[in-house]
Amino acid sequence: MPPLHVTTPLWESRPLSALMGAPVYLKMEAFQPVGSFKARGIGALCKASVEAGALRLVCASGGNAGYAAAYAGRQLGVRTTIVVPRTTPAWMQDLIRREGAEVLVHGENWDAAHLHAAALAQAAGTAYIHPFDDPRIWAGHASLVHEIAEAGVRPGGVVVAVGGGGLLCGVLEGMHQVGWVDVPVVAVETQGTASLAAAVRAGRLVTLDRIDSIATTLGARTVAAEALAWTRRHPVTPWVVSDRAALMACLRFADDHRVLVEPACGAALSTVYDRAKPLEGVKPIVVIVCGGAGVSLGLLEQWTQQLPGC
Ligand code: PLV
Repeated sequence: MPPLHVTTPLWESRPLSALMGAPVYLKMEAFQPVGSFKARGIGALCKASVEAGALRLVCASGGNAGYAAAYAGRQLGVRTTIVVPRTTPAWMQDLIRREGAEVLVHGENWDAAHLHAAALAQAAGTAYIHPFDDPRIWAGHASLVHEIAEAGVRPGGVVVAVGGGGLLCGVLEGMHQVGWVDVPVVAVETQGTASLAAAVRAGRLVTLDRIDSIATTLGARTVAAEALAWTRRHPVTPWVVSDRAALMACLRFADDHRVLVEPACGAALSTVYDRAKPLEGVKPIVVIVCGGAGVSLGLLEQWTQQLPGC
């Protein structure tokens, strides 16, 4: 069986380092076989579920977790069903189908798809693959931090995009495992998906009324409780950017490094392109380039036309 995830490159970005006046390292999760870091934690959870006897996997996803689950399901030889909301691009659905998974379209956002998938997963022999809220996922994502440490880089700060907070939990778990217990983390969301920032402000979990952003894969209306808990035991700065900033970062990143990433990932990159305040004086900066397969030249063009001022 091919590996469910690969070791990704860690580059120093010369253009971004010049911009920041400090070394900027990119952990290139966009280079996973399924285009995002989800390969790690979702792969690990799918494998653990099949080893525990699951004959079928059901996952609700904005796209990337589902793609990772479909890929893992094919390698593991089990039937896989992915429930996506209507906002997941059609050709992303096709990518998932090409892995041999069944795709069901349900609801306007991830939360609606999740309720439907969790109900389907009640069937015997079926495991529910949550896209972000499971300790086995966080343990899988943590592996990317070990790779950074093994490359000999100790960050002065880490930038991470936040949807439901699974990546954040995994990165923080990994950072504590390698002893980076005081290294600040900038946790980035877009304005229409900012459920972590809202929770930190309120001091409790908050459910957003709706998701309104081109960064649909950051669109979890409520973050995992563990993500909020981490903000109480580690220096985490929630940071909210506009869709426009996220999109501009995708375009500039494509020019600088010839790699297409989703606005979910552009949101994290925008902190560097726009020299966000929490990164002032931070050296070196590590950006988790979470990637995302839900992007194309056509979609970048469409978003550019749809957003004012682009
Ligand atoms: N995407 C999830 C949740 O969507 C999914 O189902 O694919 N960057 C990319 C490219 C992502 O796809 C995601 C999550 C994130 C960042 C955020 O990761 P999280 O949810 O672990 O904070 C609604």
